[in-house]
Amino acid sequence: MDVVTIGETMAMFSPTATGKMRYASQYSRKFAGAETNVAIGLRRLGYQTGWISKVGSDEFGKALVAFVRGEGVDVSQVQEDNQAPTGLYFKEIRNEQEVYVYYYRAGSAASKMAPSDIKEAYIAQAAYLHVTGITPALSDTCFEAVQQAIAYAKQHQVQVIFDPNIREKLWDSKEQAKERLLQIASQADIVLPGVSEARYLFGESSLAGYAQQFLKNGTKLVILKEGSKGAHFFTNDRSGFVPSYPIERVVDPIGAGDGFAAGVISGLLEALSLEEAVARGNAIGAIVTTVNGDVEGLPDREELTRFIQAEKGDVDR
Ligand code: KDG
Repeated sequence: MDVVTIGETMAMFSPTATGKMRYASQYSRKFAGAETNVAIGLRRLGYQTGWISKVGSDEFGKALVAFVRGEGVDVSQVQEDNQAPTGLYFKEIRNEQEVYVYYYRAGSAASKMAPSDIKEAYIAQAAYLHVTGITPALSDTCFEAVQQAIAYAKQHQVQVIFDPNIREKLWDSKEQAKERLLQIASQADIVLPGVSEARYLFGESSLAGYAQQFLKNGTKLVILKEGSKGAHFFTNDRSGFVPSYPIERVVDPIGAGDGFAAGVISGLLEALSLEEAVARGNAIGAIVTTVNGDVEGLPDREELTRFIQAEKGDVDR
């Protein structure tokens, strides 16, 4: 297995028209969750990925597991819980720049995950463990489950990738969010924060200052994302900036960060240079924004190559 991830995937309702949610009467039902977005993104590029989770023993749970399985992600570590429902989320696309999300996930099946749901042998056979800051925000036992997964990863030399993915609505307080996210970051080999997330965690600083905060805790690679501008990478030896790809029309920006993560992780799995790995992350992040839905835009190899060549002016897109 190349990458194992742990988190909640939800039935997602995306309005068919833009504007305030109160006026939306029609939705298309999709599925999304930061961790499966990454697992699906990597799978489309040819990697073996696995997902640890819980869903409700309900129609949405069954449909979403079938969807993730259909994308080729291993779902052997996903359990059904008949005491709690599958989480839901609604999107509100006021316009392409202004998108809001509304969660109906408190007490969901995934929020019941606990350390005993993490199997050591499953983590041990992976090259990378990917975790986000969403799962530890779901409940105390989810935070402990993430910690358990990281502990197994460390015991078996599995590289830990952490995307803070700060969702303020899910945390009880900013203090708790900071404490728990920093605890996870300090155990990660690679961290992928947005610049605003680094500011949330450390206060005002320079980009190099943020990177130092992560590196001094033992992180080997920090990639600070600056949205449509591009991303900065830092190791103890070197740093650089890779500009993003310009997009004519953003349709739905949600999921871009997960596409970025899938691109970077695939680059690392292929031992690309950091510049190339970050460029691939930028490309996939950009492509995802052109499509409605969080996973629908994730490209396969052919689409990715076509996009990059078109950006270089080699071929038509
Ligand atoms: O990164 C995109 C995710 O935020 C989205 O797919 C839904 O997992 C999700 C969440 O918790 O917001």
